Amino acid sequence: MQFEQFRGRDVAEALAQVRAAYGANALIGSTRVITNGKPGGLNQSFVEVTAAAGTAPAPSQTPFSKDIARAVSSAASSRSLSSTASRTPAPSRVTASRPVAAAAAVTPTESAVGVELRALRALVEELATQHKPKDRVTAMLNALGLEGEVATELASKAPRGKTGGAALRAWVRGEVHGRIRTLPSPIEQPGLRLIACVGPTGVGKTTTLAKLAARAYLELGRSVAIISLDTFRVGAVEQMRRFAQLIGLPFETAQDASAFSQAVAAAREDIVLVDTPSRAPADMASLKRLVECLRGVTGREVDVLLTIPASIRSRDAERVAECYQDCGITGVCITKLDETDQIGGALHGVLAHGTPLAYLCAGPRVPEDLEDASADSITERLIPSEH
Ligand SMILES: Nc1nc2c(ncn2[C@@H]2O[C@H](COP(=O)(O)OP(=O)(O)OP(=O)(O)O)[C@@H](O)[C@H]2O)c(=O)[nH]1
Ligand SMILES: [Mg+2]
Repeated sequence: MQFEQFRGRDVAEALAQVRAAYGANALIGSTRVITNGKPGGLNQSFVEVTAAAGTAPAPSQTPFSKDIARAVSSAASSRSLSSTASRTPAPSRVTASRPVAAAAAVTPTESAVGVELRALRALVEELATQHKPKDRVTAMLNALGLEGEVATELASKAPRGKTGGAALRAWVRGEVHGRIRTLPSPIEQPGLRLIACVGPTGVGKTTTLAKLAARAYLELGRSVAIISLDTFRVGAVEQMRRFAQLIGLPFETAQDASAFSQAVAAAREDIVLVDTPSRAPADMASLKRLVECLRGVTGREVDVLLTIPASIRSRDAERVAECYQDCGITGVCITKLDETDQIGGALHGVLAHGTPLAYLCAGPRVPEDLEDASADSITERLIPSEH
């Protein structure tokens, strides 16, 4: 069967050409966008549809092609497509080219607009394949919230050649999964340990610490004490003291490094959990005090968990990591995963510097909304698999 090419400035124009030549029974072989590849105002692009006359199915006809044929027979008849036909190039005779990506089957009640919308989506996908995989991966990572050097570096390794969207997505999932390091749950490690959550204001440090305390003491049967360094903020000490009383844990406060060191030395429990204050970015004195406290601990393994919300932007995550690096960060807790579906920024530091992920929190409930971090779980949250 001989297929002919029909060109127009858009789908409607090309379809009008098809309809004028073959009427409602036209068979569509392929639809694609052709461009001269020049930038800006020099760019010339048009839609090319290949079609043939007759009622027999085209050899390479796809569900998408049927959509177009249906659009020709029903939707196009409901409005004047021919009004634009005079501005389009004349059709020329060629053999059928490859079909475009298949779209979902048309439902009997689907409107002509719906058919055309899906035709346009298929065209956009077709257009996307004309961009380099590197650029498409960069765009995909940016949409996920991963930016800057991490995105550039990942994208530079994108597979070459024409690759479909699903394949690229699977590739990105694999790459991200392979780069995520995790920290074995500190509250489950043997021996004497001190665990502190540090990070910006209101990110969930105290809540995460309470979850760790409840899980370690009530579920794992570890002995636990809590020390609060957050002695300046109104109500902070009372908040933690009430929680400690509620589950029956020893509780101390410390205003400076010397008091902190004494409180740690006096603790007989396996695990000492430290609630830390948040600080304004410019408040170097309070950061210095925090570093002094945490760096001065002796006789215990120390875990300093940088606590960040899932919705943080890459640049802010970078800035926060820099700010707290002197504390000796050993792992990252990502909180508030229930509040966003774009978590790339929070993963930025994990991927950029290989900092291991320790815990994930997807809600404020103590201790239910705490899970040990895993590459599977965080990758699924970043790029959900398509079922
Ligand atoms: N939705 C949701 N809310 C959370 C989560 N973790 C903590 N929160 C809530 O976030 C708010 C702040 O939590 P805090 O634990 O007080 O945060 P913080 O970092 O200790 O705050 P400051 O000490 O004031 O810097 C509270 O209302 C918590 O209930 C979480 O994973 N999901
Ligand atoms: Mg707090």
